Formats: sequence, structure tokens, C-alpha cells
Amino acid sequence: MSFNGVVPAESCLSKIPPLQNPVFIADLHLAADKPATKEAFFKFLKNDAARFSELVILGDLFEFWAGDDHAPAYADILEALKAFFLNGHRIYVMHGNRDFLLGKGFTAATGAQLIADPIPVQVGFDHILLSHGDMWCTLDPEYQQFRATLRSPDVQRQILGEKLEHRIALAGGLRNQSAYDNQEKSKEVMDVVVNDVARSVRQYRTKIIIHGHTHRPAHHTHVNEDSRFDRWVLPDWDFENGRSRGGYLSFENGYIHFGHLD
Ligand SMILES: [Mn+2]
Repeated sequence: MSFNGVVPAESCLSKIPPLQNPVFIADLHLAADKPATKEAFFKFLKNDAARFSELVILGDLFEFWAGDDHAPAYADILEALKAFFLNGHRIYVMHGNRDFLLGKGFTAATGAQLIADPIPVQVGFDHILLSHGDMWCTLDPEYQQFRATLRSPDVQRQILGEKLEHRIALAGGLRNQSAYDNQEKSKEVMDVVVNDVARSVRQYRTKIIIHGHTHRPAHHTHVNEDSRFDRWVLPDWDFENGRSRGGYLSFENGYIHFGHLD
């Protein structure tokens, strides 16, 4: 069976209207077998996100998404997003390296809009560059090659032409391989290369970056010879087995803040 529709790589907006009052999250890695993390997300939508006009998800909302026909496995999450959307919030979702196959079926089910990686946005009076972050993990050329392949529309068309079970098996294999590879790789290799972030800062004429992916939440101020920029890194989420790791970034009254979940 061949897939003739518009593939996820071709479904992302590269420009969005200015954000008024956004909240940012990333790397929740939601899955059916992570009930506590899902519950934390539902609580976040009700208690924390409700006061923001825009919810911006910077990749890896899902542990893995094998294509929009995988949606029934995540029905409760899609419903929660749809309810949040119907309450008058805008939802923007960026592809991560685990859910790069989110497409038109996902956006139709939730009211969310897919955004390109990276994407410059105006927030209040600031210009901010948003990214999942893995594009700057350039000390790992193998990973970058792999990433480029999976983001190619032709490759995506081919993958989505496979049966769902095959895609789920493929994704499982990739995750095991990546967990194995990551054990072998040094911490440095798994982080972003600041010089490459700085290049994007110059290209997009921004002073503020928000990204996820590295699971190293922090606020860095980087000073180069000719430039200075702020890099905010989102936390990943994990509430299983008594853990309580997670959080968000918000932009309120001209300031970016880390927000903690109750
Ligand atoms: Mn990631």
C-alpha cells in the first residue's frame, strides 16, 4: 500500500502569529504504560496550563507515534488536548525525534497545529527561537544522518506505506538501538553544541532560545565574542514509580520562568 497524502514533514507551519502568553513543555514521552506521567499531564492541562493562551509543545510529547493510525493507543491524551483547545487555547506541536510522524490526523483530532523545527516566534516584544534541540547535537554525525533521513518526505511516504504493526515494531527496534547507543556515548555527545546554537542565533537574529531533548533543564547565558544569548532548556517528564520529574517554562509579563507542577 502506498501513502499518497501529505506527509508529516510537509505539514508544519514555518510561521505563526505572535504569542501572547505561552506555556512551553517538551519530552513528556507519554505512553499507555506510563499512567502516572499521563495523569500529571492531565493535571497540568487543568491546573497550570489553563491560565495561558497558547500551549507550545516542543517535541516528544509521545514516547513514540508510529503514524496517525496509531491514534487509538493515545485516545485519552488526544481527547484531553481537544478539550483544552475547545476551551479557547491555541496548541502548537513541534515534532521530536520520537513523534516525527505526527500528521494531519493528529491535528484534526486535537485542534493543534504542527510547527517547523526550528521556528522563530515573536513573544511579547521578544524574538525567540524554538526548537526540539536535537538539530544542535552535532557531535553525533550518525544521529544527524539518521535524523535527516527520517525527516525526508520521500522516506516518510515510504514508512507510512508500511502496515501499522510493522511501523510499531520498527519504532520499538529504533528505541532499543538508541538506548543501547546512548549508553556508549559520552554525556558531551548527547548535549547540544553551543557554537551551533550560536550560529542559529545569528541566522535568526534572536537573543533567546528555548529547546528540549537533552533532559538537562537549565537557564544558560552564553557570551560569545560578539553576541550574548539566553538558552532555556525544558525538563523531561517522568512520574512513574514515585518519581516526580517535570515542569514547564512560561512567558509572563515579559519574563521567562520555570514552572513546577504541583
Ligand atoms: Mn528528543
